[in-house]
Order: sequence, then C-alpha cells, then structure tokens
Amino acid sequence: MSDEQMSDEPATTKGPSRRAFLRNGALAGAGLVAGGTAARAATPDPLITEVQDWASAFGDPVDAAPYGTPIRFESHVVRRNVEWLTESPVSSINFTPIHALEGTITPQGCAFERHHSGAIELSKADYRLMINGLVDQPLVFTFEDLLRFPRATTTAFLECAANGGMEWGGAQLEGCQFTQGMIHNMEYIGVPLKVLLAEAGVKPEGKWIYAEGADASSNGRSIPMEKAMDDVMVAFFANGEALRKEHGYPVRLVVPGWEGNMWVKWLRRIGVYDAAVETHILQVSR
Ligand SMILES: Nc1nc2c(c(=O)[nH]1)N[C@H]1C(S)=C(S)[C@@H](COP(=O)(O)O)O[C@H]1N2
Ligand SMILES: [Mo]
Repeated sequence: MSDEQMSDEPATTKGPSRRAFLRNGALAGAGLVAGGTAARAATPDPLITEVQDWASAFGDPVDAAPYGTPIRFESHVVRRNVEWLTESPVSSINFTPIHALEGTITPQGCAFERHHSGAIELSKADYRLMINGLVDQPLVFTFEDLLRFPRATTTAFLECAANGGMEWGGAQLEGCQFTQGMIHNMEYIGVPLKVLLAEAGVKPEGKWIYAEGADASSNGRSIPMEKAMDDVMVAFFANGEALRKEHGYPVRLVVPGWEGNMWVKWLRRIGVYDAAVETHILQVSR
C-alpha cells in the first residue's frame, strides 16, 4: 500500500495515527492470509461448493457412545510405550503425548502410566483404607466412609522422578512425548489426608507416614508428617470423573509438588511411625 492510498488519514507530526496503524496492521495480516486464500479461490473448492456427505445424511444418534472417546481423526494422540525400555510392560512406563495437548489439564485417558506390578482392578465394594501405627485409634474406612468426609479440590502435576531420563545417556528418541512425557496435571477431588489422620489421632511420636498400595508391588513410600499434614489428599475423582483404573481407582494419594512415586495408587494403608520406613530400596525404583 502506498502513502497516497493512506491520504485519507489525518497527517500528524507524531507519525501515523493509531487508526492508520491499526488499519495497516489489519491489512498486513489480511495480506498474509489472502496469499493462500486467493490461490485457492482461483478454482472452485469442492469443500465449499459441493454438498458434502456429512450434510446429506444423519449423523450418529445420541447414545452412540454413552461415554465418549475421541473421534478417530485424533487417534494419534495416545500414550506411547518404548518396548525396549523395560523387561515387561507390567513393570513399565508410557508417555503422555504432551506435544499434542493444549491448556493445563491432562485427560486421564492419555496421561502416562507407571506401574511396578500392573494396574489392578479394585472395586469400591472391596476397597478398604487402614490407618494404623502411632495413632490413638486405628481405623479402617470403606469407600462409602471416605465419601462422608469434607472434600477439597486441588490441581496438581505428577512427574515421575525418571522424567527426562530418556536423555540421560544422550538423545535416544526424538519428540518431547518421550523425553518429557512422564508428567500429567489433573484436578483432583478427595479428602485432605490431615482430616483422616485427625480422625485417627496422631500420637506425638508419629513423625512419618508410610503409604502403601493394594497392588502386588505395594509401592510403599514414606512421607514426613509435616507434608502429610499439609496438602496431601486422598483422592477419588480426577478431572471431574472417577479415577481411571490405571491412575489408582478407586483411591490414590495426591502429594502436590513431590515426585510421582509418592503418589500411591490403590491406596490401602497409611501407617504412622516415628521414622521413615525403608522398603524396596535394594533396586532403584522410580
Ligand atoms: N500402588 C502403586 N502406586 C504407584 C505406583 C505403583 O506402581 N503402584 N507407581 C508410582 C510411580 S513411580 C509413579 S511415577 C506414579 C505414576 O502415576 P500414574 O500411573 O497415574 O501416571 O504412580 C506412583 N504410584
Ligand atoms: Mo515414577
């Protein structure tokens, strides 16, 4: 655009007016798009000019998918495993497709999984949570019991301590799904652990908790009482729906800001002790 074409704009000594500036910007922007659009518009685009199949017949009725999954065109957005990484897929990890997601919340369906002995199927009816050790009153909660306590909501990311490990020995795989994908971020709803600990009554000597899962590995981990009494949550919903099986259904521990292996899934017991319980340390277990 020449200066002459711009002559309807009032001349100022301070340079182009704001209106001229905005108009130039808009035209420049349009110019970029117009390059492509103009080339296409030279011949009729059947996607514009023809009536398409999807406009000529009915689509799916309601209830075609009572609990929906992504449309098939998004089938590349999935967790991916690296087969040579571990000896067996039941004690392994896969990776979140972080390159293909937007925003801050990770859908459960493609949030990475890390199991030491496979994802177990544990029903709410068979669920029990025991709190024992250095407490005034050892307790066992059913799932229904947990639902009766006051709830909290927290959004937190979980990162496996091994995230980034695919690059420790030099670049081995391309793509941030594999190099950084041992991470997810969800909105959890559950009961603050401190509420349940108060119900049992922690004795003054109780300085650590030991959280244990119901799976064969148990993934037992020790957490200092200070953290346990802070923002740790016994969670049963993630992103608005029940926890998925692979993320610990029906109940998992949420330990905001602390490494993923503390977030015990299929949580079955919280022991209160005067010191950290050392377990599973003969092998490195991330
Ligand atoms: N019971 C149990 N809890 C567990 C594990 C496990 O194998 N069993 N793996 C831990 C590890 S190492 C990580 S990184 C996270 C992974 O959580 P996710 O599978 O929901 O991504 O769960 C942790 N909690
Ligand atoms: Mo982990």
